[in-house]
Amino acid sequence: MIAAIIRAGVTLLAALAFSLAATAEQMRLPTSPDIVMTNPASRDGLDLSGSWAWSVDPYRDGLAGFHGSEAGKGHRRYDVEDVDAATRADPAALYEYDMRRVPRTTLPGSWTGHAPKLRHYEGLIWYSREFSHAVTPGKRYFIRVEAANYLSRVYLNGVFVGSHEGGFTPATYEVTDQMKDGANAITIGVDSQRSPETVPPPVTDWETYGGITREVRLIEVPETYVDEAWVRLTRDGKIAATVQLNGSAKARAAVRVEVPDLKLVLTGTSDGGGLAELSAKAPRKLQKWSPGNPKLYDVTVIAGEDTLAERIGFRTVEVRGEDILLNGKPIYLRGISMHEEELGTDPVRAMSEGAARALLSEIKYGLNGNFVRLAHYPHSETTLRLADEMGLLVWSEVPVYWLIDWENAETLAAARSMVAENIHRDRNRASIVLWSVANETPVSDARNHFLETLIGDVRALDGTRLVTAALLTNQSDQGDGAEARIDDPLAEHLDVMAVNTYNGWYGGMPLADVHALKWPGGYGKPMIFSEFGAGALAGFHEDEPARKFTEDYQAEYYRQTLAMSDNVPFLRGMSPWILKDFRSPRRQHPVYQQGWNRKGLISETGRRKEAFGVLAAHYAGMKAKSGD
Ligand code: GCB
Repeated sequence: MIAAIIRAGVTLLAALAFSLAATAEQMRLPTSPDIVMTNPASRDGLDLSGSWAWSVDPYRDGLAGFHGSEAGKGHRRYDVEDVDAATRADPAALYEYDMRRVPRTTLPGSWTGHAPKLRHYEGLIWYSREFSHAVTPGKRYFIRVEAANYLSRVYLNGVFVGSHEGGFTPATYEVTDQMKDGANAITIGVDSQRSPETVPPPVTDWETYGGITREVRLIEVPETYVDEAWVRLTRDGKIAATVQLNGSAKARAAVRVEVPDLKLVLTGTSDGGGLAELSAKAPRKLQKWSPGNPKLYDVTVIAGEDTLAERIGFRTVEVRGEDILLNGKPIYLRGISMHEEELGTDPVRAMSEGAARALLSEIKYGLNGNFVRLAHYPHSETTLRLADEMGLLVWSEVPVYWLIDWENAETLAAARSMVAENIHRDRNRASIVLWSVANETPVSDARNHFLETLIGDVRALDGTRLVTAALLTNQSDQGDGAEARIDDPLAEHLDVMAVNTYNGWYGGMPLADVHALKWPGGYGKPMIFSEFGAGALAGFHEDEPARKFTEDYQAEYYRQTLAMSDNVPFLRGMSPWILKDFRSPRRQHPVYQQGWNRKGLISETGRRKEAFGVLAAHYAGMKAKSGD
């Protein structure tokens, strides 16, 4: 009895602590990365892509001694040491690594490409290289890591300069004090280990792809520079610019934003914190960006000695009733989902512009699409810039996937940083219309609080786009056929509801019945099918009745599901699962899968399956009607 009372008391206290934490959490402003560094590729400096030494460290010997103390000399991979010379000079010296005599690889690219034995490795790998750069007095220097999965630590010339959690958003470290004129050595330790507390957690339906998967750059800027510039068209017809300066002269500085093709100049002065908000009525001759006319303008942001160049499209997106409006007109999203994984038999998640163009071209010109869901994490800036250029609307999301540790404050903090880093990096991209905060997460109070916090952050950081999340549905048989319903309380917080639906593949519904599934409305907002799909091994055909994994079954699945979608009155788009077969360690059928999720409409090498034609024809019909 007493134990029960104590337990009840503890639960009450825990609940109280939780609700206090919840209030504090919700009141706090969204986290912002210390440094944004808009359009890093346009900056002076050095692209550090290329040859790097790599060394595996599964027991993290380079970080800690055998009793947990700080790693000693002879173990620290980041020390700038010529180990061979040191041991020759001192025969008693003991080193248990030598970064000068390990294999080398070409970065960016996951370590799955360094050696076959690393395919399922989860742990720490050290990378190092040297580079030469002339230091200009008065300039500032930064190391920018576009993506390192999952936790990374950066050292320049043996000095720790910072760490970053999250495999899909960038980190920028100031190294002005560590840079040497001439030769420099950089070391990055990348640890792919995930836990129930990380985002995403260990169990997903895609390959982990540990390592440095996007560019590493040295960036050189004036002492006071334009760290961030967000330039957009507002729903009330203005071109607005938010400019953040960084440096000793950031306060009360003159800021100028020019769009030469529009003869538009915005001017203003930064506040004490270096922030300037400028705006003016959009010129009449502005051509609005759309999939049919993906017009981009050169934009220049000038402050003091610094000039930042951007290329930006101007458009508006909003929801009215059950419609999604692009530039004030209703639009249907003819999409497909895709992972960040290039075509080929052995992808390493190195999304070059050519690799991204190959995939996006299949969507735009092959499928007649106007929309892509970039699943299940922020994709590379290269892909987003290409979507801007080619005219594809984009769904962008953070890896809050399946079962997250909803009650863990650090997990929430990590997810909030990912949201902030993603939005700060990409809010100039006209292509992005939807920010998604989660995928298929089970309803609970803790989960609702977690996701509502993320939604609040998105709205605070960017009120110009729509918020969504991929939800699960409930199904019931109402006598005259099956009905699907969204019973998720999160739906009321979203602008656009999104659901993943797999009838005819998962669950018991016979394929022949899928077309008749009903979706009663009444939510007063638009819905999109963020996923539906079926697996097929390219080239595998069988006569009727076709079984799962044949191309025939997948094609019929698409016919059935598309017929069903025609009868959903509040459906405003779809991004079926998925463009290309992708690596997934969960998928181990020895004949059909072999480590690949086969729901692609094209195989891993780009061979189109029958269902590709079914969706392409469906979209061609819609495109002909809508004219975009
Ligand atoms: C889903 C997940 C996606 C999976 C897919 C599947 O609902 O969101 O990540 O890969 O199903 O193939 O089962």
